[in-house]
Amino acid sequence: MIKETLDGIREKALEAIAQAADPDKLNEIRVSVLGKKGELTGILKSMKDVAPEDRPKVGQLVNDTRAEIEAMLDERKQKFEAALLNARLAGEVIDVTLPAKRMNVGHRHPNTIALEELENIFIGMGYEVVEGPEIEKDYYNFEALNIPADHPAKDEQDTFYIHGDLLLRTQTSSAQVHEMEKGRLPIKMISPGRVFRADEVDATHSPSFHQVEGLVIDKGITFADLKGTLDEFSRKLFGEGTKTKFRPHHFPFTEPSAEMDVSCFKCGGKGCRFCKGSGWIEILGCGMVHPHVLEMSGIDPNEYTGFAFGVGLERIALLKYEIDDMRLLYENDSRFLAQF
Ligand code: 2NM
Repeated sequence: MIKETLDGIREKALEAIAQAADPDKLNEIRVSVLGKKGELTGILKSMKDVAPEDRPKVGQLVNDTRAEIEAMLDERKQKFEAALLNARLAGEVIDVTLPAKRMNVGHRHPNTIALEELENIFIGMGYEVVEGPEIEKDYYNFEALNIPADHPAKDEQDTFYIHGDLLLRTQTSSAQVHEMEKGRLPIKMISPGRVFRADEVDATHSPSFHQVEGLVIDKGITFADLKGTLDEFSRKLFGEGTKTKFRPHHFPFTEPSAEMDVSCFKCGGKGCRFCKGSGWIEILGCGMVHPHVLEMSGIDPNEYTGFAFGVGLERIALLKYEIDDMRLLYENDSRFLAQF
């Protein structure tokens, strides 16, 4: 009698398990058959009505039925889980034959490339690279460089004044004054950095640009040292065959002063569109440091002499990379920058 009931429960459960559409349905079946109020549990509860001598046998039957249903539930559950995993894996298939996304790796700005080239040339000649502040006192930017109060370079139209005696430096020579004041001689330095002038923007001007200035101070430094150094620099930067030409000029902080041209590295000096037919290209300003400039920074001009020079970094970058408009250097258009 009980055996028939158990068989019935088992057949019905196995049938339902086989038909179950999802794991939730399996759970429902588990509760309705094996749960606290389930059919099989009901049979166990009615064991008290079974004759004591039959109880072990009936108990065994109930347990067997339970085990069989549980095994079937587990088997179906595992099949559902496997199917679910397979579906997920199929959805996540990666086509390794597709072309890869290009990595856009950046690179150095043409100004930086030019700066590092200049720095390496001078480091190779034993120079130190020393940077100074962009905000300066009037004294370091003008007065200590022999630029008097009524000098046109100090004009409000040229200089960004902050307040009082503070301004944005118009040249990096101010960094060299700081170095001279320290009194550690000899000095052999370049000072690269940003400078500011109240200029209108055009193809060759910007209110903020960069300079590299050089300074050498020692006993017995002459104009020959200046020429030899800048000759060597020009050959390193523009090629071994490069010639230099020094034209007299005036700067308040040097005496004598000169501007230096290099033979055109495009035409070799014959004259072309690049050098506007002259065969020469203007590169930098230079001179022997004015005795008064040395004196003001506490250096005895009877004991020490020195030379100095100043190069516009953008000018070098424009020339070397044949860029015809300075504004391109500041616009950060990657189509332009990617060319260098
Ligand atoms: C230039 C041209 C000539 C210069 C002078 C000094 C210092 F600090 F020694 F006085 N530093 N740089 C100098 C000389 C700069 O730039 C066109």
